[in-house]
Amino acid sequence: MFEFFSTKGFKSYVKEARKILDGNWTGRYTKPSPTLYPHQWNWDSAFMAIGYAHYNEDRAIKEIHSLFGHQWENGMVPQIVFNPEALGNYFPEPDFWQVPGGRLTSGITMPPLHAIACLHIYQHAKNRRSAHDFLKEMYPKLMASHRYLYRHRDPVKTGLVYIRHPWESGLDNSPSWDCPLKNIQVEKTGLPAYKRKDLAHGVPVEQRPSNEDYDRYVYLVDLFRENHYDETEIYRQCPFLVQDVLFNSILCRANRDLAEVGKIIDQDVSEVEEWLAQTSRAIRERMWSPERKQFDPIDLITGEQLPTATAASFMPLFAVAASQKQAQLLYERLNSVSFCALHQGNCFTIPNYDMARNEFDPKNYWRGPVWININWMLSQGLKSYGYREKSDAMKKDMIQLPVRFGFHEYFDSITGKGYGSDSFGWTSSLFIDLVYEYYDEDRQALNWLGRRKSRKLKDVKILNEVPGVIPSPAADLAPKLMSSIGELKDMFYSMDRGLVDYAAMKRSEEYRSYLESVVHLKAFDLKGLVTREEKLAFWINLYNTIVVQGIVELGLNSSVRGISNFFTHIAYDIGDYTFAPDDIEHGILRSNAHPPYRMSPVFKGRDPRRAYMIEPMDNRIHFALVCGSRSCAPIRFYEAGAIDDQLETATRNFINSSEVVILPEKNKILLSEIFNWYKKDFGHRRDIFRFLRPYLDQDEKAEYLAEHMDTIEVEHLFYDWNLNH
Ligand code: 2M8
Repeated sequence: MFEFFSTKGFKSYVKEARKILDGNWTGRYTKPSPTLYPHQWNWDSAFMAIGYAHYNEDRAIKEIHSLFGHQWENGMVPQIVFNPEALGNYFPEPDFWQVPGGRLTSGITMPPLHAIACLHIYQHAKNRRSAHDFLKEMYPKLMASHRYLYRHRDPVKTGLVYIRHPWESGLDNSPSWDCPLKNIQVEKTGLPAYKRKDLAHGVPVEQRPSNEDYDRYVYLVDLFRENHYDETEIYRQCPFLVQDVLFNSILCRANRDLAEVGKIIDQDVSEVEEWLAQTSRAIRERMWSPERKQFDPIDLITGEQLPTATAASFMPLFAVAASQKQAQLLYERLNSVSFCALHQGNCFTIPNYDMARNEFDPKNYWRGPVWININWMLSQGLKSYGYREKSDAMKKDMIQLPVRFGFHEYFDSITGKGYGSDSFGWTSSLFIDLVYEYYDEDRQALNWLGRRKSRKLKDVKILNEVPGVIPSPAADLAPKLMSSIGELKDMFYSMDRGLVDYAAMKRSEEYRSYLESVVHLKAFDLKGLVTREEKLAFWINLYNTIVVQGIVELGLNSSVRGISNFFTHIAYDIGDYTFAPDDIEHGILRSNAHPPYRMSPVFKGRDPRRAYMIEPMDNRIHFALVCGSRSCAPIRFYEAGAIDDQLETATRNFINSSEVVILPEKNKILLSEIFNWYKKDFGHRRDIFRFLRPYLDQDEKAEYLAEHMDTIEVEHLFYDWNLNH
């Protein structure tokens, strides 16, 4: 296998994301989307600023200024700031809200992400001095906004603040609100007349909240308006008062960052620290449900927890409010088939709702699709608790979604298809943040490999030596090895949780007996392999076996990149010769073709191992070799008698997976890096298309490719080196 970690190709997508943000930028703020959301939204602006911080500090600062320019006297930062020039296309607008003082804002708030965004701007600022001034200016405003929440939204001092409208949660029609909303009796005749405008922008009705939901949204706004936005009165009368997990987690994390901001500008931060301590304790103790092993919102009307199954219940990870034990339990649930486990097929990172529930809907807004902002926060939370592999895999999925499917508002959790508005603001800005972070981590990873020579294996490590076991010849050795590996997989790989218990595997009897059988390869007579089919099956199986054993032996638990020369410095002695995975792949199976980006073949001069090369090479082997990474084929056992059918199946599966994506609307085909690295085996674009054709499922996309072979643009997907357990 070829080890090169490529981030090339993202630059054009960063450009596209920036173009979207430029298009949505109004000169003062960024519209969440070109038409569906024409005004300024509260938490959207924080997400926009996080992306801008990497390349346009000035705009990041303006975005936040514009929002806080409309902060209410009581400290509340409104959910929407209306643009007087864009009125008429959204509902509800100022004529409906009628907030005091004729302000051009709505009368509710949203999750308070702004301290997080301000600290992020400062941390990425090129001009530290002006960023410092920005923090100084923002600190009192941020303090006032948190003070508003603690004063007016936590009147009995529980440490948890309440929301009084589903729009305040940011997750409007989340199934979490079904129950409290159902409890609101709405008489159609008692409601003010209104006309939804969100359905006039081409988004299908099944991807938006229902009319019943809207009736209740309107009912609540009407109640606020009638009570002149008086918080005490609203608290007395409002039938929807919920202490939400996501809102409080963001507040908790924002307190953490606000304390940091305060320290940077030499302020006394004791008040913020007190808020932080209170809210994180209350999340841990009052929102945790020991029976369900998750965090649940609290309905203040009934006094009961609302047992839900949304991604919001993992958000105390982002707050860093969960205890280690709670975090472990959350991780187990989050990394399960309910929320898309690591390396699980047919899903893309964390959907907003449990995929195993009846109410799960992969297309409907906050009732199942994948949202980039939620995943962005959760991946940070997981990293804080040390779940690095999951966090990295989520980042890659988040990057891949817009690359493959466009910069949409939300994505189908099963197919990845984009829904809602396209050219969506926070998808674009958080994509930029993720790619910048990714480049950075990539650079660090490469430096790290360069510096830490010790992680490079100095000598070839022979994996089939067990002291005291004498090699003896056995004809059916290869199938025995594979079934033994299969047994280990069954016992120690937990597919739904995405975990491999290497330590237990290494200690087990089964592993010992596997090691004892692999010793006999030393006595194996390679000349006994006569037919092309026998040779192919033997070497493919052997390659897959040595990679799995290498991962276990070297204790790798996140990526084969953990050892810089993994594919050349582990080996088996077979008969009189030594074979590393690269010898098997490039020497034997690819008829001694150069490994990509290497100047010479693996068998040089008169290397006697050349006698075992399989000629001509069969390029379908690329879809059967398991290189211990997510982007390569799933492990299987190959048999000489069925090898051709098996290779056909492996190739078909790979080609119809997310490693080959045809995007007719962009006149683009995204191809696995394998086709780029192995041009020698697949040829150039037309040859590749001809190769793909018989394998592709015969649908409109395949037809599109057939008709546009000359003009379609080819791009290569980055390779995912995370372990494929
Ligand atoms: C959505 O909410 C607005 C109301 O606030 C709407 O549906 O009209 C939500 O996704 C929310 O989280 C988001 O801030 C807003 C703008 O993107 O749209």
